[in-house]
Order: sequence, then structure tokens, then C-alpha cells
Amino acid sequence: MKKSLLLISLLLALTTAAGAQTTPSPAPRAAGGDLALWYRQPAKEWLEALPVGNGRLGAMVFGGIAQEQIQLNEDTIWSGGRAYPAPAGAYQSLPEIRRLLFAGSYAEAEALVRSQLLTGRGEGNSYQTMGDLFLTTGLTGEPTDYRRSLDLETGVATTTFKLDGVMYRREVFSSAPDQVIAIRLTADHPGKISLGIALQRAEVQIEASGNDTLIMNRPVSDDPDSGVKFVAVLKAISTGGTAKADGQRLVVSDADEVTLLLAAATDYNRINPLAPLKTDFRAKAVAQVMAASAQPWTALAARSVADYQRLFCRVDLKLSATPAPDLPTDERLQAVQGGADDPNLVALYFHYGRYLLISSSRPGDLASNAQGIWNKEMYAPWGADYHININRQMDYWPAEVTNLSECHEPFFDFVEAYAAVSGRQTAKDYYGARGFVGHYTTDAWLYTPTGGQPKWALWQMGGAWCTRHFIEHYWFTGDRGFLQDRAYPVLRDASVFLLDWLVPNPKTGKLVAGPGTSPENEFTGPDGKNYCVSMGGSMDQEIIWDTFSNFLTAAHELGIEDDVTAQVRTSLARLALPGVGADGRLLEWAEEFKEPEPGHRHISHLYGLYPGHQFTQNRTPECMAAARKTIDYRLAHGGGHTGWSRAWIINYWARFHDADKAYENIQALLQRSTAKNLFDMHPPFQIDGNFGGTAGIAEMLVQSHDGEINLLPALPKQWNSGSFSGLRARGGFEINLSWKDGRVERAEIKSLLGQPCRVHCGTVVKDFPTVAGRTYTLHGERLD
Ligand code: FUC
Repeated sequence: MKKSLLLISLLLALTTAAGAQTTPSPAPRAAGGDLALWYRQPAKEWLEALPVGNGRLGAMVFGGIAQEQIQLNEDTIWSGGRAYPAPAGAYQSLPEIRRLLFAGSYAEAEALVRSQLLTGRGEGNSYQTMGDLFLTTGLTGEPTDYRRSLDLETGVATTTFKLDGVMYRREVFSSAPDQVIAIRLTADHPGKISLGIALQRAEVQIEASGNDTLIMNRPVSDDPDSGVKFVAVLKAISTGGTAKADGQRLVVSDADEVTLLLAAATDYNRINPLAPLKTDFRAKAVAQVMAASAQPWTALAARSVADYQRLFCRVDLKLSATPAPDLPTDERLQAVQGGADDPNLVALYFHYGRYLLISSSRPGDLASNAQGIWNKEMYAPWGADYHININRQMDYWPAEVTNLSECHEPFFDFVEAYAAVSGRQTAKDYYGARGFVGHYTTDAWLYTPTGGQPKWALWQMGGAWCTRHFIEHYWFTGDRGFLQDRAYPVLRDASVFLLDWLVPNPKTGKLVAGPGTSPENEFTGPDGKNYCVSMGGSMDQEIIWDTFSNFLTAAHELGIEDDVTAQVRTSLARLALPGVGADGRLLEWAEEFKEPEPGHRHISHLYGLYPGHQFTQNRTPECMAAARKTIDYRLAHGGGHTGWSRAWIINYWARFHDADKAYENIQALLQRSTAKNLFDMHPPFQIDGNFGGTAGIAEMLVQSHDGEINLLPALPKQWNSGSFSGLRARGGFEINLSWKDGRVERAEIKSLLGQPCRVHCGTVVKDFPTVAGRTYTLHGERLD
């Protein structure tokens, strides 16, 4: 979109009378099309099934006729469990490794890294399936009027079909208030529901209790590495017909209606996972099922939907003036894969991202893992672990801007526990440093040491990167209690580690991190061989710049001045910053090396562009020009080939205000990296791209990282008319906006904290003071 199309003048109307301008309530929703995924056939494979979740309990619904499969998850069911301490004293080899690296002796340095530093474990444990629920219906024949859908407005997955004159209906949801997965099977004729009900999983015992309950139990063992112990309790409540146990199954015959309620509990201790809970978790699951079964279905559903909508309905988004076509989601995706534009599908993808975050990350739960909470395997790809060299941070990019602050909380809990339970110990034992360290990955056991190949394992910035989420939460919410009790301590802890980790480059005197890597990438050394370990890699320097800056901001806000703030300020001033290469690209390493994989999926050295804010057009135009060349070069060499990589690129282009390129990459995300159920594909399935894509769409519509709120900074022509409500901006603002023919029609900015506001739209900038609770309206007016 040409900037001239956005040339508008903004007339500022200050709300003075109470009630004269009320906070806009969420816009009314169109039922179905715009807010539902739907299909004309059952899922043939897991990546076609539809996910439901309450943050902790997840299910994938297949919608089969003769057999319904519902694959189950509980967010703490992980293999492993033992503490793996960091090999102590590894730091003794650091001076020699650094000396070799500064001298350009990469081969010798990497040999020492392997033998002295990387003696810990790498990844190894996995998030696991809780098993499958199979419902054998005995129905045969081809149904008509088949429809399988997931309504994002309610969080309910529904399957309906007609067979032999009977209309069948199944509904599935995962209730947060009642902590059960609830399934109801009905028909429009009495006595038509007959079912064999079975649970299935490896490594469990399954037993029937009475004629209506199945209990799946992963037994307690003395082996501290034998995984989380759990119990799942399934109760079948039928109306009419008969119900009986048959071995490890339940059999319901000729019922009018059947409701299944499933609860699960585990011995995982969310505060300190290394000390399993001793409580009676079986009793807990039984009590949850009993409490849920005491409620009528309508009440259970209404409670779940109301709770879900409290979060979901805060935001609306329309990217087209016309409603979505009444076509199944897979057919629309296929059309986009064939080159079509479908702005409503992009809006659906955005809503789905929010849905997935609400469904996989509620306060008190474990943070979203590589697959959110949805995984069918006993050993998932990468163990579905907590990779923190991009992936898990990306999961939380949409949390604040799309008004789901609460869903960010599991990540804060996770990072704090990670720092406290093992991150500090590892910093001390491994590196002889203060504070806490995190490497490239961790798991439900909060593992912080590292091991394996240096290319991914030797990277110490994972923990520090996670701390930027804390300051972001403060910027969006203004929560000073959070700043004082949570953000400041964790930023301080990360900063003191970094103070101890930095060393002067003997040639320049500047402070550099290392030995480290640029996540998962390699360079060609002077001897023509490929290496990965160096000093002062650009991403490390940018993360340190960011962490120090964020720490100093937090300290300033709290009025804290002490030795640590003084040291951080001094080190920040001496910090080496990324250079620019002969061809004008931002350098990925401190020196200009040849790159064996010029289209590498990690474009780590643009961290300062997004999620950071070190590089902006206003403050660092030269870095922005270099960053643009970097990204063009990567893309020209095949970059963006994983879903999460593509999603990151969308956010990069949004920060460049380049609507066309951002849009091109949204199309590519849908075309190359999206499954039929709209799950992001690395491949395989990895949920980070869903969340990064959602954040990228928001970033195209509103930005607030550079001291101002920028409205529609990267609006592509394909989204010519539309509206959003409820998006949030840093400084504590909530924004509703409508646009037509590429021009802002009306923007309502609600001030939540009474901070001064600077709004930027096209070439127009307005500054004004605000009062907390008031809404300020901007009317667009054409100048051209
Ligand atoms: C990062 C990426 C991989 C993958 C893994 C889970 O290390 O480099 O592509 O996404 O995380």
C-alpha cells in the first residue's frame, strides 16, 4: 500500500463528559463462517483433527462415523524426571577457549568446547500423549449432511451427520472452570446411541469401575526417571438404554443421549518439578468428574463458554468488507495454496492463534510447549520441548498485543521456576557466574545445563531472552507490583550473569559474549572449514543490549540505583554492537565470514528489529538498511522454509512497514507451512508459527515499540477495508479501529493508565495527554 493512501488528518476529540464516549464493546460476531474451522469429512489423520483445550487438558477430535477417535493430553505428562546436574567446573576451560577464538583458531577452540564444556545432556525427555479415547458406534454406511467444525467463538468442536434418517450430533469441549473434557452424543431420534467406550495408551493400567467409569492409571514407580504419574477418570452418563462394563471397556446400548466426562491429575509439581507431589491425585480426578457430573450439560457448557469468551471476545478482527465464503476451511486453504487471496482466512488464522493460546496457556498451567498441549506421540519431535532459542518465546509474542495478558502468566511462572530451581545453579557450577543462565532448550523438569553439538548446545542467551517478556508485560499493563516483584528480580538475575559472562575483546576493548554460537548456524572459517563457535556473535550482543536496557528501565521506574545498575550501565556503554559487512548486510558474527547456508532458517541477528526494538527507522536508519539487505538475502537463498521462520519474517517486514512483503510472507505461511487444521508446520507440527503468525498480523495493524502508537503501519491492499477492536499498545492503551479503502475511518484509543499518548498514522502525528479510563476518538479525513 502506498503511503499516500494513508494520508489522513486526524481530528482529536477529547472525551469530557462521562458516558459521552463509552469504551466500545466487542463488535457483534457473525456466526459460523468467519469464526469457525469446518470440514465436510472426518479427519483422516491427526493433522486434520480439531483441537480443544482448557490450558491443561487437550483433545484432538477426529469426527469419525463408525469410530470416533479423541486423542487426549494433559500438559504435565512428560517422560523423565531426574535432575541432571551441570558438570561442575566447566568454566576452567573458558580462558583458553576464548584465547583461541580471539586468535582465530576455531578448530582447536571447538575441540575444547566439545571435550570440556558440552559434557552435559542435551534434549532427551518428551511431552507425551495421555492416550486415546475410542468410541465405537457400530454405525455403517455413508452419511449425508456431514459437518465437522470448531467454533472459535465458543471453543466447542461439533460433528453432525445424517445416517438412515437419523441426525447425529457430537459436541466436545475442554472446560477451564470444571477441569474436564466434556463430550456429548445425541441424536434426533430416541434410543439411537450405542457405543463401545475404550481408553488406550502404552505404559498404563486401565480398569472399569462400576458400569459407568473407566480409570487409566500410570503407576507409581521408584525409578526417578520413569515419567509423570497420572490418573485419568472417564465417566459415562447415559439417558435411556443400558450401560455396562465389559472388561476394560464400557458398553452403552440404545441410549437417547450419552455424556462423557474426563478428568486427569498427575504427580507433577508445578513449583518444583524435581520434588513430585505426594498428594492423592486419583482422588482429585475422581472429585473433578463427580462435581462436573452433578451439573446438567447445558450448565457445564455455559460455564465453559462464558469463561472462554471472557478472554476470546476481547478482540475482534475483520480484514474484508465481505463475509467469508461459505466453504470448508481445507478448501479455502487449498485455494490460497493455489494463489488465491482470502483475507477472511487470514483473520481466521489470527483468531485461531488467540484460540490456541487461550486453550494451551491458562494461569496456573505449564507454559505452552512445542505443540501447545496437543501431541499424539510418546516421544514427540524434539520432545515437544521448550526450545528457547526462538520457539517458546515466539509462542508468547501475541499474548500482550492481542489482549491475553493472563495467558502470558504460565511463561512467567516457568521462567522464574527455571531460574530458581536450576538456572542459578548451572550459572554457578558451569560458568562460575552469578545470576541465572538458560541454554537453547529446557523441558518440564526445568533442565538448564547443556550438551550435544555446539551448533545448538553452546548458546547461553536463552534465559536472558525470556526475561524480555517480563518487561513487555509491564509496558502493556503498567502493573508496578509485577515490575517490582517479578520483572525486576528476573531481569537483574539475567543481567548479573551477563556481566560475569562478558569479556573485553583484546583488539577493540569492547565487551563481547562467548564462547557462543549464532543459534544453529555455521560460518566458514579462514581454513575453509565450517565452524559455529565464536566470540561476540551479533544475536548475543543484541540480547545483552536488550536485557541491560530493560533492566535499567525497570530499575529507573522503581528508583533503584546500586552497584549492579552502575555496572550494567558501564558495561552497556562498552558493549560491542553488530557491524555491517562489505555488501551492506548486518553481520551475523563479529567478523565477516562466508556462510555455508545463506538461506538459514534462523535470522537471529535481526533480534534487535523484532522482538527487540534496538533497531528502528527513527533511531538507527543505517542498521535498518543493513537489516533489510540481510533479510532480502536470506529470502533470496530459500530462507523462511520452516513455519516459525516464516512467521518471524512477517514480523520483521511489519517492523519495516513493508505491507507487501509482510503480506507475501503471510501467504507463504498459509501456502507452505499450514496443515488442514491450520496447525503450523515446521514440518512437523510446531505451534510457534501459529503464534508468531498471529503476532505478525497484529504487528501489521498496530505497533507501539518506538515511543508512539502507529496505526495501520503495514496495511496491504488485499485488506482494503476492515476493522479491529481490543488490540493493546504499550503504555496501556486499548484500540478499536475501522478503515475503508486503505484509510482510517475512526480510531478509538482507550487510555488504561493515563499515560501521555503519541499516535502516528501515515504522515500525521498527534500528541495528547490522557486520563485513565477515557477513550479518545480519532476521525480520519482525506487530504489527497
Ligand atoms: C529450533 C529450530 C528448529 C526446530 C527446533 C524445535 O532449534 O532451529 O528448526 O524448530 O527449534
